[in-house]
Order: sequence, then structure tokens, then C-alpha cells
Amino acid sequence: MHIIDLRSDTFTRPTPAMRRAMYEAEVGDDVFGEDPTVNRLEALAAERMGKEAGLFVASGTMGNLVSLLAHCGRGDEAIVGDQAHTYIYEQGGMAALGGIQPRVVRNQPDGTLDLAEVAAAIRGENIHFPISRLVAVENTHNRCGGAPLTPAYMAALGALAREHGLRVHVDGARIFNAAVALGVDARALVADADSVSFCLSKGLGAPVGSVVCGEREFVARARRARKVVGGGMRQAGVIAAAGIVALEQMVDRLAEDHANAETLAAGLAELPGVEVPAVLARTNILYFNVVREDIDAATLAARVAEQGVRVLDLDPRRVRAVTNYHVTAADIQAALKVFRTVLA
Ligand code: TLP
Repeated sequence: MHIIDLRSDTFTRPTPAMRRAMYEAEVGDDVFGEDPTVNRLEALAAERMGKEAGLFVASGTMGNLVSLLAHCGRGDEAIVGDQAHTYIYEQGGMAALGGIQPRVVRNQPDGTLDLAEVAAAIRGENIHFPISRLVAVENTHNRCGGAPLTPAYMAALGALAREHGLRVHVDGARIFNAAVALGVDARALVADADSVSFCLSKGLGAPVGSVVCGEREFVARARRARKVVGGGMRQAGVIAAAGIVALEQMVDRLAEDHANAETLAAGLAELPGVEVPAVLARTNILYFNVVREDIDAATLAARVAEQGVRVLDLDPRRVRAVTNYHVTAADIQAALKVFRTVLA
């Protein structure tokens, strides 16, 4: 059976060009700063983000963790969205490993944090209070329908943060999806942030890795944090090589994933009892709600899986489908046919 895997863009496998680059990669001991391929990737990533320096890390989770450890001390507070990956899906790493207290603000449906709510969450000067150190946002926002945050929003958030002496971190796991969907340079999305962590191993197709970017001093602290969490990876050039190919060859084609997601969204919205929430701009993540008595999200996911279409039921009524470069426009039509059969 031909499998159409829409569970996540994390399922993407390396391209032939990546395999070749990995095979041929020049390597050294990266803990000593001597892996030329890692150094090349870090410089390239920093350049693409408009930041001074970059740090190659094992995963998006590690990227966020070492960024938070580099920004915040024990007992400091980090303002995060209630739907944030850092808050929901990272085992509370900031608290567990960094003693950082998350201060939760509701995410708006478009993935933003309301600036008045952020302002209200910032602590005043008082011996009883923790110190507000950081505000973290997610772009694109995974649980908010893959919504991209705009440069205008980031500028306003950055101004608020600076006014109160807070730093800004962007969980930019899918920052290039945001950039492509909005038609802006990724630099414009992080110009007002002190740090960004973006993933090579999602829509960009690399097998492993993320890069944290920011000022040189911040990256030096993040590098120390990476070491203490066991992320010093030695001859990591073997995987960094695929990351370079990802940045050079896989960014522009994300537009195809977005177009496929839009086709899927439009087709699903026509089916009885399916709701597709609107987004500012469609990226590669699509959530839809199954609002019917006779079938819930888990049953729907199981039924379409029998016919080769894989999606994730993340909540009882919510299903997630993520387009990626293994899924063609023809696959989307085939998947819609399966959904039509199951939901008829
Ligand atoms: N997200 C995964 C799952 O954990 C849900 C996925 O399939 O979407 N930030 C964001 C916004 C993410 O979506 C993810 C992964 C991460 C960070 C963590 O990246 P990894 O999985 O590399 O640790």
C-alpha cells in the first residue's frame, strides 16, 4: 500500500543530496570547535537569521532548553503561551533542569500572545516576586494551526520586552515556513528577538538537528548549557552536512507544502462535520475538528490509516495533518478521497 504520511514533517527522510553530503563530510571534534562542517553550518545559520553566531544542537527541544538556560537563572520567570511547545511538549525542561518558572499567558487563536496580557504578566519590583527575564513565542505556532507570527507583531513584542528589560526567544522550529508563507525574509521575523532556535529536521528534511542563533555572548552561554545536557556531539559534521543542504536547497520548496495543505484544507472543509479553522496564512500544519456524534478524531485517524493515510489525533475532536516533501499534490487528492469515503 502507498502510505501518505501526514503525521508530522519530522518523518521526512534525508534527500540523496543530503546522503551524499553526509558521506563526504569533513569532520573534527566539535566540542573542541574543530568540526569544519559544523562550523560552516553554524555560520550559515547565523547569516540566514541575521545573528552574530549559531550553535548546532541535537533537537528543537534541546535548542529551546539551552536557549532558556542561557537567558534565565534559577528562580527567574519566562513568559510562555499556554499552547507553546516549550510549555506542553518539553517535559517542563525549563523548570526541571533550569529552575525557571513558566508564567503562562493564553495563546490567541493566531498563535500570538496578547501584548496587554504579556505586559500584565511582567513582574514589578518586589522582594516576593520572581524576576521576569524572558518572553518566548513560537513561529510558526504548532498547536495554533501552524500560524505564522508577522514581523509587525514581533516588532511590537520586542519593543514591549525592551521597555521592561526582558529578552525574547523564538521557538522557530518552523521559522522558514513562516517566512515563505508571509513572503518575508526569516531575518525580519527574528530581528526583534534575542534568540531563535530553528529545526533542520522538520520541513527542511535533514535527519537530525536544530540551530540556535543569537549574539556571540548568548551563544557562548548556550554552548556551555549544551555541554551540560550532554549535547557535545564530537564528529557532528556528519549530520551537520545534511543541515547545510537543508538550508541551501529545501527552503523555497516549502511553498509546495503550503499549497498542498491549502488544497487539503479546502477539500476537508467540504466534508460533513469537519471544521477547518481559518489562519492568517496557511503553512504546512493543518488542524481540523471532527464535530460529529458518530466518529471522533481517534476513530477517524484509525480508519484512514487502514487506507494508507496517516494523521495524528491530538485531542478527542482535533486531527492534525502536516504536509511535507514526501507528500505530492496527487497524494493530497488521494488522501481527500480516503477522507471522503470514511466520512461519507
Ligand atoms: N514538534 C513535534 C511534536 O513534538 C509535537 C511535531 O511533530 O510537531 N518546537 C516546536 C514548535 C515543535 O513543533 C517541535 C516538535 C519542537 C519544538 C521540538 O523539536 P524536536 O522534536 O526536534 O525536539
